[in-house]
Amino acid sequence: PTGPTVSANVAAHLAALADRRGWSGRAAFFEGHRAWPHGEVHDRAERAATVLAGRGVAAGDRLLLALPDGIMWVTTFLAAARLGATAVLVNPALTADDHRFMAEDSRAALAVSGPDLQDHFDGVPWLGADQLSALTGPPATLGAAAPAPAAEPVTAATPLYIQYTSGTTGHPKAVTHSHGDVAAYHDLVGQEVLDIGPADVSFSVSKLFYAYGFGNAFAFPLFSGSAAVLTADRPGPALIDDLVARHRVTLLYSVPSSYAALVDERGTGHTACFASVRAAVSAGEGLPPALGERVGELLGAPVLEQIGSTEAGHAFCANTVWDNVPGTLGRPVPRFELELRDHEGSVMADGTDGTAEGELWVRGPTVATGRPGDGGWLATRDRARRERDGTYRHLGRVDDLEMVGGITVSPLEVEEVLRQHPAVREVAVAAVPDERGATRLRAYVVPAADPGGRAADEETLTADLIALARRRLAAYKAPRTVRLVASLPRTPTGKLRRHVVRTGRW
Ligand code: 3SK
Repeated sequence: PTGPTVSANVAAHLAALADRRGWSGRAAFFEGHRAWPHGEVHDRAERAATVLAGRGVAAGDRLLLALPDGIMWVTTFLAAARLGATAVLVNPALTADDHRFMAEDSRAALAVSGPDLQDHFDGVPWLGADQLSALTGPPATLGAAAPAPAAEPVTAATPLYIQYTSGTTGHPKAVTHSHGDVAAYHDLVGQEVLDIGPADVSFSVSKLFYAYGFGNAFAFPLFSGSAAVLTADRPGPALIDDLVARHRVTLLYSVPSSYAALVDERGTGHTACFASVRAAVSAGEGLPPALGERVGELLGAPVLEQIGSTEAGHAFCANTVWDNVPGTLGRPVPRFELELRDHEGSVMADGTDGTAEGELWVRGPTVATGRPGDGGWLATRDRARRERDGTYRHLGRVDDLEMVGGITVSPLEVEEVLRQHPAVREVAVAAVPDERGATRLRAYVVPAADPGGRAADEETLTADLIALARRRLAAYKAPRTVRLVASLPRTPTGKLRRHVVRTGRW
C-alpha cells in the first residue's frame, strides 16, 4: 500500500480538520433534542478509543458495530479508526443468526451493541453501548481523563470498515473500504456532486451502516463542517416532515419507495416544512420519472438521481446540483469510468444513433472489486443506456427480465405505465404460473392513500390497469392479473426483491 502515513488516519485527520477550520463549536449531529458539536464528537471518540484499547482492541482487529444511528455509532466508529481497527458495520435489526454469521465471518475481536443484542454475540467478547456511553462522557473531575491513545499510523489503503452486501440469495458478502475512501466520498460526491458546505444540514433515510447512509450522514458532515440529523427510528412521512422542519434540513437523501410514500401522504403542493431543502437525492433503485417530478413539486427543490453500490463505497454516476437531467442517473462521478458490456463482458460500441446499452461496469478510486486481475473493473449487475449527451439511463437489474410465453419482458417498462394510474402508489410486475402452468404477468399493487376518485378495489383496478397497459404497450406486456398488497418485499435499503415478488409470498 502507498500513500501518506499518520495524517491518513481518518479519525485523527477529522479531529484536526475541525480544530483547524474552527468547526469545533458547530453542530455536527442532531439527535432527538440534542446537538453534538464537531469538537465534542471528536473528544468523545478519543475517550471511546481509550475504553476500547482497555478492552484489548488494537490495530488490525475487527470491531463489530451493531448500533442504531446516533452519536454512539459515530464515536465508536471514530474510536476504532483511531486505533487502526476495522469496524464491521451491521444492521442491528438483523437476526441472531445473521449477527453470528457476520461476527464469525469477520473474526470480530469485540462486538458493540445494545444490551438487547448481547445474546446474539455468544462466544465473542462483547461491550454494551450503554457502558461505553457512560465511559465516554466528559470526565467528572478536571484532569481525571486517561490520555487518549495516539492515532495509529495508517496509509490511505489501510482497511477502515467492512459492510456486508445483501445479495438476493446466499450468504452476504463482506466488502472492505479504507481510510482513504472516506475522504474520496466527500471530495468526489459531497463536493463535486452536491457542493456541501458548513451551512448544510443533511438527513438520510438510509442508515449509517449502509453505503448510501454512511457517505451521506457520516463522511459528508464530518469532512465539510456541516451537520446531519440522526434517528434510530424508521423514518416514515410524518417523521421526515418533522425532522426536516425542526432542523431546517437542506439536503434530503432517500429512496424511491420512501419518496412515493411521502408524496402519497403529503400531495404535491410545496409544503412550508420543506422550504429549507435545496436538493433531494434519490438512489437505491430507479426513480420513475413521474415520481421524480412529484417529489420535486412537493419539496420545491431539484431531485438528483444517482447510482452507487456497497462495492463502490458511494455513488459512481450522479446528477449534480449544477447539471441535473431528470429521468437519468446523470454522468460518471469524477475519477470513475463506466463501460457498458454484453453478457460475455465485451464492451458495447455506440449504435448508429450514438447510444449504447448493456450491463454497467465501473472502475474508480473507491471501487472494491474483491478480485485481483480484473483491472479494477466491477460488474454492477445493473443495465443502463448511455445517451448521446453522455448521461446514463437505468434499465433495471441484469436479472430483472421476465419470460412470458417465450418472450422477454422488462417489468420496469410495464410498471412505469401502471404507476400512472392514480390508485397506484407502488407496483411490481412478475411472471407467475397460471392454473395451467403457463407463465403470465401479474401486477402487485400497493394502493395510493388518496386514489384520486378512482376505486382501489381489486376488481375495478384489475380492469383499469389491464386496459391502461393495453392502450400503452404491446398486448403481451399487459398483466393478466392484479393483486392488491399492503407492501412490496424490499431490502432494508429500499431495493425491490424481485425473486420474492416472483414467489408471490412475502
Ligand atoms: O444503492 C445505491 O444506488 C447507492 C447510491 C449511492 C451510494 C451508495 C449506494 C449503495
